[in-house]
Amino acid sequence: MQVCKIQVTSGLPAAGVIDGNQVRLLKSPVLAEYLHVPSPLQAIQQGIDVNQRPVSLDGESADDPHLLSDVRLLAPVDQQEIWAAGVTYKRSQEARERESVGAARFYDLVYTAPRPELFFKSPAYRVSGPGERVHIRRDSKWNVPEPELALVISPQLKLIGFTIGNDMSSRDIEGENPLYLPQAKFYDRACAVGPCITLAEAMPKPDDTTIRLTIERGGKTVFDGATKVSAMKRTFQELIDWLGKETSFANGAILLTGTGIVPPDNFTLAAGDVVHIDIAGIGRLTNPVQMRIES
Ligand code: DO4
Ligand code: MG
Repeated sequence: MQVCKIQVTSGLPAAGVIDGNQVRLLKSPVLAEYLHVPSPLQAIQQGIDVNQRPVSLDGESADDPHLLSDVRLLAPVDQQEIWAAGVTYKRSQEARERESVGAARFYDLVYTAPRPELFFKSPAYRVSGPGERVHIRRDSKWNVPEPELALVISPQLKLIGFTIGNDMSSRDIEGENPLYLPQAKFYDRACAVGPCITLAEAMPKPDDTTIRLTIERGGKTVFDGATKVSAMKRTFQELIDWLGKETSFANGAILLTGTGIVPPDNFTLAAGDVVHIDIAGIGRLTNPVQMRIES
């Protein structure tokens, strides 16, 4: 089962269950009311508002009077803090060692240490949803998207489901000095999440879960790479245990689990690029890349 948040034309945000190309609306717009309970599946089934018309996701059913159309998916986030793990795949460790000559050994140390790298990525209000732009920093010359499987975690630290995260990163800033990591990783529109949440029971096994990153420029593919979640060095439970060791999450948390795909060192994102992240069992998160426009 998959749940999502949507906005119908100019109406208020709503939560819903994905049913093929349609969304069946839930009574409350707050996903946490269905996810942060002992049995999310049951709560969602009981929460469907049978008095509301389903909503079409493909726009092609506009002629069907039983379907509402003209909808857009929103980030499937209520008030969760978004956190991220780093250097959980060999590919990330190797790329980081090359970019940060002076501090290379720290990446090897963190890849093998019991304690993972964990960092705060974004408050919920700052997250970009499906189709919304992500930014590259104007003071950076080397920017990449990081396609990551994201864990949806309840206040009781239970793994409820999965979504897709983009941990936008400025490689030259983090490479210059690891103490600059928050600036390389945390700025306006540096994090995208979506398009929906797949409940944990419905997710394929890590061996069958492919993550694919495709970057388009001017309609052409300029980067395409894939990995499997099973290439991750850490388990989901290990990351959740470390995250919750001394920190509580009254509103739940979303934890991006690190990237296993890094474009070659001569690649940087440009304004106008389009980033697609596909993860088996969840779907596709697409975001156009822009720079901040001075207002
Ligand atoms: O230490 C730098 C960040 C690592 C990261 O974000 C990743 O591996 O995904
Ligand atoms: Mg990352």
